[in-house]
This record gives sequence, C-alpha cells and structure tokens, in this order.
Amino acid sequence: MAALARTSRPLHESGEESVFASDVVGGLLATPKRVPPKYFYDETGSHLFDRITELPEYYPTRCEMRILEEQAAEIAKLIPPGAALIEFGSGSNRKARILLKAAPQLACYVPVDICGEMLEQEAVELRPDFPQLKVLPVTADFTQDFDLPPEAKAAAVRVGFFPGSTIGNFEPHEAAAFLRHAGKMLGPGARLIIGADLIKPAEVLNAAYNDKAGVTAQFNLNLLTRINRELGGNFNLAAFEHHAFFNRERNRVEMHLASLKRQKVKVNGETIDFRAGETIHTESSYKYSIEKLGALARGAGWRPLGAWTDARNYFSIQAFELTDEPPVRAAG
Ligand code: AVJ
Repeated sequence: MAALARTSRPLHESGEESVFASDVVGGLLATPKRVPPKYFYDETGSHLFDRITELPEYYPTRCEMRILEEQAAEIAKLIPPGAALIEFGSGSNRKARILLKAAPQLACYVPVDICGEMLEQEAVELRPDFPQLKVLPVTADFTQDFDLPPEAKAAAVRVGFFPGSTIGNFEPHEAAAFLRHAGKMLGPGARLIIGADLIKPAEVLNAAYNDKAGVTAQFNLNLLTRINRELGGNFNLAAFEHHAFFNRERNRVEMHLASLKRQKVKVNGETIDFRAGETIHTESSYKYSIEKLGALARGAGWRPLGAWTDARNYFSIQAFELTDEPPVRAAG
C-alpha cells in the first residue's frame, strides 16, 4: 500500500527538490516544528512501512485486507457494469486485486501514483491475471488535478478507491477538500470506496505506533536520515527519539521526533535551534467513526451507501455516491 506520495526516486530527478527543501526548512522554522508525513516514503521509508504492515501490533493493513476479502462481493455490487476503478495513491495493487476479482464488470482500472516506475511494474504483474481489463496507470500527485485516460472518461461511471487509511494523514479540512476534489475528478454518478481507521481504545492505538521491534521508530527517524542525505542536514539521530501517542481530544495518533537535548542542526544552509524536549511533529493519523467520516463526506457532496467493519470494529471500508447533479449546459 502506498501513502500519500510514495516517492522512491530521488526528488531532484523529478524537479521537486526545492519543494522538499522549502517544506522541510519552512516546517522546521515554524512553531511548533513539523515536517509533512509524505516525506517518509523514500526507498528506505517505503520498505520500513511494508515491514510495519507485518508487525503484530499494527492491525490496520490486516484488518482492511480481511474486510475486503470478506465483503468483496457486497462492495462489488456498488460497481456498475462498464465502470472504471480509479485508485488514489495505489502503490502496491494488493488491495485492488481483491476488488478486481470480485468485480469482473469493470472496464478499466486506473492506478494513480506519484511513482511511475512502481506503477508500470505493478501493471505488468496485474495484466496477465485480468486479461479482459484495461490497466491504465497514471503518474500523478492524486491530490492535484490530473487527466484521466480517455477510456476512463468514456466509462459508464467512475469509482474511486482510496484504501489504507491514507485519508487519516490529512487534516479534517484537507480530507474534506480531497473528497470534493475526488468528486470533481470522477464526475456524475461517481462512487467512492474508502478505507478508514476507526477510533478505538488508546492502548491498542499506542501499541500499533510503538511496536516492540522498534520498526515504527526507525520509520520515523529515517526522515532525519533522508533530510541529512538529500538536504545536506547534520541531524545526529542518537540525539532524537521517536514519540507516538493517541491524542484523544483530536482523535489522532501523533508521531513526533523529540530532541533529547538543547542543540543546533543545519539543514540546507539554515540553522535550526532545538530546546531540550522540543519535538518535530512528523505525522497525524486521524481516526474516524463511521458517522464522522459520513458527515465529512456529506459536506463534500457524497452520500453514504454502506460501511463494513471487522469483528473487533478496528477498521472500516465505507462507500459513497456523488450527490451533485452535473452542471446543466446551456443549449446551442
Ligand atoms: C499509511 C498513513 C495509514 O497512519 O497508520 C504507520 C502510516 N505511520 N505507522 C498510518 C504509519 C506510522 C500509516 N498510513
């Protein structure tokens, strides 16, 4: 599964070096200090995330796969004949495969991801298993406007697929903006299938982001390694510590990197001052109730169609239908 912008090639190859530099330096000069979570996913970070999904404490991936497997037939009923499935931030196609198998009525599958290389690789692996299906990858940042392939535009309807609780990485107002954007991209009659992590006891959440093996800590600290390598930083990794906790007031797990002492760090020529105990907020992972996400989606033009959870109510797959009527065109 991919998170927001899974970038395995160096940013300078995609001409985004300055965006990375300004996001990081800007975030480190701000109060409180922060770095956007999409920058976790360099090659090492993507690999560490894959390891996280296998950890005994990290339930989301297993729960979501289980719900998809158990409810695939029900979910597939919401996909009309001749529809196009558009996956936002596809990464690995392991979740889409489950839907594709259950929905042979699909005309095409459009995985959208920022990493074109991985998209092509995944498409090559998928095509022989679904010979009737057009697999049409699009390399793009799915939070921005992008062009859909003509086959997807011509399809009966477009169904968005946004698994992995990636929506939880957005601030609620950003999640609402994304849902509105998705409606605009998918157009009249669209459906949307979202995987979202649910609110649950703090012990379960805290364990999931503080695994015994320390992989989540490595994943968090790897951000500093990446900054050191790509932005000429001089972070001493031994002087920072992984912190993760459930913030009950805001229904989110927060990840931070806490400075163990007063120190100065150089990044891209700027000097950043840290107080002892001061943190860099590296990720928020919002947890939703079915009702809360439903309300957010309604406000963004979507009507809830159904929701499925696992036996423990840890994770949800929720389906929506676009309510907005297409704009009426003036004739002649
Ligand atoms: C990929 C955003 C769903 O929030 O659980 C895992 C990322 N961070 N462990 C999540 C993550 C720490 C993950 N998402």
